[in-house]
Amino acid sequence: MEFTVTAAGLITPIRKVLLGVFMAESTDNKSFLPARDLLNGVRDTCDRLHIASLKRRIDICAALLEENPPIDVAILGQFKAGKSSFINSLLGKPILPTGVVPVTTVITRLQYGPGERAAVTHFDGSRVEIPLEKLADFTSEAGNSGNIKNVEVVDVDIPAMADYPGLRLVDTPGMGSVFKIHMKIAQDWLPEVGAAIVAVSSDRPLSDNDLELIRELTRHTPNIILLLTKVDLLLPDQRTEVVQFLEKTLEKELGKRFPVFCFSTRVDTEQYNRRIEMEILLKLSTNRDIEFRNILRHKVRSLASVCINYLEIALKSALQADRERDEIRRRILDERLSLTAIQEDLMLITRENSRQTRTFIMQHLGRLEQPLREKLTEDLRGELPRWKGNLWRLTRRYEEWLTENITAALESISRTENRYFLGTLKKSRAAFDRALFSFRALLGQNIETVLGLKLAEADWRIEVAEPSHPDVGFIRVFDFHFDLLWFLIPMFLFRKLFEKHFLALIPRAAEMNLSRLGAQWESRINVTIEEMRKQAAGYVKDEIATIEALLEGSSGRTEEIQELIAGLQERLADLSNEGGKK
Ligand SMILES: Nc1nc2c(ncn2[C@@H]2O[C@H](COP(=O)(O)OP(=O)(O)OP(=O)(O)O)[C@@H](O)[C@H]2O)c(=O)[nH]1
Ligand SMILES: [Mg+2]
Repeated sequence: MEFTVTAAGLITPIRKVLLGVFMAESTDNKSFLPARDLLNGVRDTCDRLHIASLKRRIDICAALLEENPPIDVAILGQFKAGKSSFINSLLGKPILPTGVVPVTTVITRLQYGPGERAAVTHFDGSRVEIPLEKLADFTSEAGNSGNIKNVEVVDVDIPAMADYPGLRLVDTPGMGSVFKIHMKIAQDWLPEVGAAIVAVSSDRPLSDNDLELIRELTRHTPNIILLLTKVDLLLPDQRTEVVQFLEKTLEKELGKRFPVFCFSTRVDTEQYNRRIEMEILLKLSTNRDIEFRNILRHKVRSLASVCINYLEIALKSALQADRERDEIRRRILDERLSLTAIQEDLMLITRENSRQTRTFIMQHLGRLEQPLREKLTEDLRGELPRWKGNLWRLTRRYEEWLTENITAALESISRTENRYFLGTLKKSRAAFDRALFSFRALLGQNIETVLGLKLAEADWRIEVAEPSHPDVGFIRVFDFHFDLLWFLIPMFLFRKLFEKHFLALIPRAAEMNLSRLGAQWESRINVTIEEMRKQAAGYVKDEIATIEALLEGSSGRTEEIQELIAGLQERLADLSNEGGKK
């Protein structure tokens, strides 16, 4: 792969001029006061009304305020979109591991340092320095499979980041691959994001998952851009077409315009890099303090509006007499929204789909059985004349040959045909999505009818990581033991008979082993369906518990809740005024 060195010579003088502005704009702690005030208000409110779901976002904002770290410019997106390659290209050096299979396993932050060094922070808080050449041992699937080494984050210092003071480039694991842990790591990190570059590859431009990701990111940052990667796979006029498609689709789906940039490691790399540097990175870097404040404001405001939404529900409920409150509760969480009923629905989806998984897979595998049988028979016919020896040796050779050939065939089927096995997985995902959507819609409708309020959007998202491939095993089908009598059987008389017998065993071997492959895929797919059910049930349970706590815990607290809302709104206004001034 080629790496293009950034045009440091061009950028540095500009950077120096701009840096003067940057230093002059430098922020002191006072400029965070309105955001800090609002955040404290949100935290206090959530503590008092037991709104647990916002805790992590509150903690992250508090840490950002406290530490005032560099702006994290995260490269996010589906697996193999070219995220790590893009960062390497910006840095002009293959620092991060890349590859044709899902690679990046943990969050990796790169920032300026006078010398190259890397440090690994583990979930238990321990931190160790590692040689930069050993980076892949911690950040790649090959070196740290499924993050078995419990790495929370890897920090890399590198002189090439001198072009972007005040920024950290963040490489994230890809979403949507067979490695569910990658998706979880990236997703858990989203509340930390400062600016987001969402990489979408030219060979699969924009999926539902990308849209969901962008939608979720809008809660955490005002700075989101799309990066159309691998544009060398498109002809120049196709590039324009895809960029326009992306811009239009995003505006239609998300009601907002997002800038789209092109990138390739293979063609015009320097030109693409330059545009991204000038229009994104240098802009963020030279205005680092103002941008950082904007990002924090965005995060805290978005948190506060969800919190106020919950408070309004509590207030409406508090304003009612106890008897009426019972009635409200009954009308909001009516029988259609009973947790048991919804859990049963989700169970039903799981059961129905899981039951069909085997049939679905076997239908497809059934079509492959005949060709497999024919191929094995033909290959064996070609092989047999070459095998020498007594019956014992012939049988061992046959066993080895069959094991090797069937295993290879099953592995190839598993790799190339797996998309045909995922039917019930996709169906159940759609059914869970629908169930969650209608639960939310019903709850929203009830809250609107009964209290006249709109329910805020939820951060709900079911992960769709495909199951991993099974280790293809082989079932023995040799149930004869003549070979033990090899010294009694004259091969020159019986060889043809045994060859016929070997050939006759093939159909059964093919059938049994395909059926086993089907069973292995079935169990993996059904485990994934069950995981999705648990996630969906978890969302519903938490939401009902929050609404119940708000409705029930509000009794006799009208004034307190009114004060909390007024307090938060006042601080929100302060924050917006401050935003207007800057
Ligand atoms: N044709 C083409 N291939 C590219 C380009 N950029 C990356 N690739 C290839 O795409 C594959 C994936 O690249 P990575 O950088 O590892 O992708 P990633 O998004 O970091 O992948 P994960 O870390 O697994 O999520 C590699 O085989 C790269 O060589 C590009 O601009 N053009
Ligand atoms: Mg990567």
